[in-house]
Amino acid sequence: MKMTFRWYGEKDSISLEYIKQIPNMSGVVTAIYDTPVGEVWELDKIKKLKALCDQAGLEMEVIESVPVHEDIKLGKSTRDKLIANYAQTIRNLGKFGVKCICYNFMPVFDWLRTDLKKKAKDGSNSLSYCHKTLLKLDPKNLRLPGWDESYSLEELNSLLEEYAHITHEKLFENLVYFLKRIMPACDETGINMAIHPDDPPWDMFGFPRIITGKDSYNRMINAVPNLHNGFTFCTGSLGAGRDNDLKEMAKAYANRIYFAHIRQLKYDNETDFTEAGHLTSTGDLDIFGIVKALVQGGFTGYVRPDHGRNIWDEDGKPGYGLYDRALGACYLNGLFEAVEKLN
Ligand code: DNO
Repeated sequence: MKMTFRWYGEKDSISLEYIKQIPNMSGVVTAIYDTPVGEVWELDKIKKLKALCDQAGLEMEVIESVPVHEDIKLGKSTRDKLIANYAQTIRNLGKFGVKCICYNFMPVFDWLRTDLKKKAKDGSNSLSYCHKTLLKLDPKNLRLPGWDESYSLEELNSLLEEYAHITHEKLFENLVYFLKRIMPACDETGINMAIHPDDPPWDMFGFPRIITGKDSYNRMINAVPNLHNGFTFCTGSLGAGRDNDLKEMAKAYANRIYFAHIRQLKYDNETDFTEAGHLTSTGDLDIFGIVKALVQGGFTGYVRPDHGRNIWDEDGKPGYGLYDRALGACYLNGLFEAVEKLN
């Protein structure tokens, strides 16, 4: 595996130098944030980003995310042009050594939480989700930090109406349509596409969510067998779905998991959860068992610690402060080292 760390570009308050100081950091997972969703990422911008990483001694082999325009998800007539742009972005990224692209296919909203700073007894705080609170939120006014949005607030309203007519079937067909048309660019460049699961993995505000567990994985592989069509295995997202057996999935799909986001959850009840430190003993996911299953399945992809808590008085970007993610990386380094040596 290759350990990586998410970096939000030059605007990130965490420097590349700090990231490099975390033991075993091979590179960063980053993106270009100032190109509107749907447009081609220009070579010059990619070159500049890569140069910053090179200078810091960090690789830039993973991009998270190249966002997918809502018209592609909706299957609108404009999609062919937008898909051609996406394929061109893949080709451009390939020229700079990118090997893996993380993306998602969630209608309108990316990850959803109802509290960005839930306080724990030990004084730390973290992200949490309460279903009842979510149902009271008005989707028309919803925005969370770190989303890649392709719409303005005005467009959001009409998008919400358009999605009212999109079924699970239709959304899945649109995903397959998109993937089939970008696979040639992946074949040319060797880039693996790694879809991020829906977070949390159930329908939101009446909109379909289709990447929720084992069945979705099977369906995707059957529809687009090309090996460049793979997964970002996000334990926190999939783990919120109480029916998902993460160890079974990790082992079964290890050869298609190109990127692993590993983090811990503490279940508050049937639907609700609070994000915890990465350690197995601090939550309900068997992080050790998941790492073991990945290694035994032959996983050779990229790993990153996922959302961290705010600890030591840090007031970081929700989920993306330095300290707890660095602790998470160290814990995961230890688990991988032990499991790989004993395997
Ligand atoms: C949240 C992240 C997601 C993820 C996208 C991938 O912290 O895991 O925002 O980057 O869904 O496209």
